[in-house]
Amino acid sequence: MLYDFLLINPWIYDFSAYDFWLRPYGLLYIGGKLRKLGYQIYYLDLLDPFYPKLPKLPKRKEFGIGAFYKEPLPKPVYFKDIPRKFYRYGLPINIFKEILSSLKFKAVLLGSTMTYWYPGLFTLLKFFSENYRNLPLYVGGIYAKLEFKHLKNFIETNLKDTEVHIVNYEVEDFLAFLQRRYEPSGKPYPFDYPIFDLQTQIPYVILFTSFGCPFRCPYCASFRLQPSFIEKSPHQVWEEIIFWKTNYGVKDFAFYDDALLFNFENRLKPILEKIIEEKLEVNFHTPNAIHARFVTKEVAILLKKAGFKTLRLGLERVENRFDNKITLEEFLQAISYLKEVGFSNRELGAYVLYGIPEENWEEVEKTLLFLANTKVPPHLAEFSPIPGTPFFEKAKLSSRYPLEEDPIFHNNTVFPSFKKPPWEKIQYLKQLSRKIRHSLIGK
Ligand code: B12
Ligand code: SF4
Repeated sequence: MLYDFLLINPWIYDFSAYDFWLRPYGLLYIGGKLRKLGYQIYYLDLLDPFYPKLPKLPKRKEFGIGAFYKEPLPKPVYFKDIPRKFYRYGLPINIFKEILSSLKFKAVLLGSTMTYWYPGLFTLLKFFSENYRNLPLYVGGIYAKLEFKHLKNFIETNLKDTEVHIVNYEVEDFLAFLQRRYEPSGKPYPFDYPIFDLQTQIPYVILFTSFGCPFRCPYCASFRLQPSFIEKSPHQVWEEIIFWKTNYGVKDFAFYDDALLFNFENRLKPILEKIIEEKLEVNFHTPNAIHARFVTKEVAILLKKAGFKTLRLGLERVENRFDNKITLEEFLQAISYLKEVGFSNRELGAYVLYGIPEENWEEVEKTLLFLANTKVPPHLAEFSPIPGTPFFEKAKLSSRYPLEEDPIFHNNTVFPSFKKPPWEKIQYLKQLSRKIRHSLIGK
């Protein structure tokens, strides 16, 4: 069969990657829009943990999360000093080639996520440019938006004879462009939901109730990716949940919102009330942290009743805070409400951002101990410098890498903000965090 578009989610080359509700939402979203316009699309998820021909199926856990299939790779020379192993996550190359050999398509759409994950994308770009002459390639996603120049430079240097378009503008404009260029070869699909149903399995579905964030934390790129705050109607989100639950039996849903609880009254509240009223049996998760400031008693009750099973809160630091998202009192208040309404230690968690430029490691330790006292499992989150943010400018000054030249060095595992990362201290903090988690939830 001849497809109009082949959509590909690239491999990840990294020290670690885990399917903690990790899906390329933007690419799946575009797939949904194209299908509704009548285009025949094929979705190739190179991270697919369920692909039946994988040499070994990776371990999966409850709520749809789990490991990706991975193969060890030699560590890149510039990361020789990093005390970790390096992998390619996703389908083996021979399986990728085998799948491709059975497909025919008019153009390829490639997604991208973390800026430092571009090697997966580059491998694909090179592959198509070498093996498929005259095939148009379209690249979009977070890396393409944040590192437009880097991508453009690679294309101009290495893919001179290939037609590659970088899509760092509005999706609607891109869809209009495709419509002018390609005649749809199928019938319009009745829905435009993201194409989760084209995956081998649907372990969970990602939801957004809003795009963008009204805050401006100094380390975050949210405003660069989505400058305005756009809210969906509660009804729209409710219908989406019902669609996946009724037609595909999906039980687990993860919210990717940057500010899920912001404007709670008008957005999330009506959705949760409807879920409770209809006694819908679903589990909700927030891998992207929620704001403790907005957790009132009422919010806590509704979250619990509606079926939230994983709640991650952003904490960052107990002293010398570098953002103004929340105060410590607000955090403690939120936790007490959440525990009061019945959330267990296992269901709660707080992100502690560390490894920022000029890090004060004692403060990180204090924060972990504070969480131990408060009985909230800590999750250390290594800082990744993101171009266009104030912390990126700081990181540039203190880094041992040319952060501006090559996004590969944004990788949070390598602690890019330091001339010499204090690996022993880091190891100690990771162990401490693990120990506290273990004492609170037994894992
Ligand atoms: C949800 C989320 C997560 C989730 C899931 C990750 C995922 N699948 O993206 C979780 C919680 C697991 C996560 C983890 C982390 N994240 Co995160 N995450 C996000 C978040 C909030 C949303 C991503 C998203 O889906 N956006 C919505 C979709 C619709 O946008 P989009 O993909 O860009 O798609 C649009 C366009 O780009 C375009 N498009 C997309 N693909 C394609 C393809 C084609 C062909 C075309 C034409 C167009 C196109 O269409 C879409 C519609 O406009 C972003 C911030 C943000 N607001 O985007 C941060 C973000 C990507 N994360 C970030 C970071 C730092 C992290 C962590 C390192 C944090 C930490 N310290 O632990 C970890 C690392 C994860 C890992 N190593 O595995 C940074 C990126 C850093 C970087 N250097 O690139 C961001 C930008 C946030 C920030 N701090 O500024 N994250
Ligand atoms: S609240 Fe979260 S998403 Fe919003 S700017 Fe701060 S870190 Fe980014």
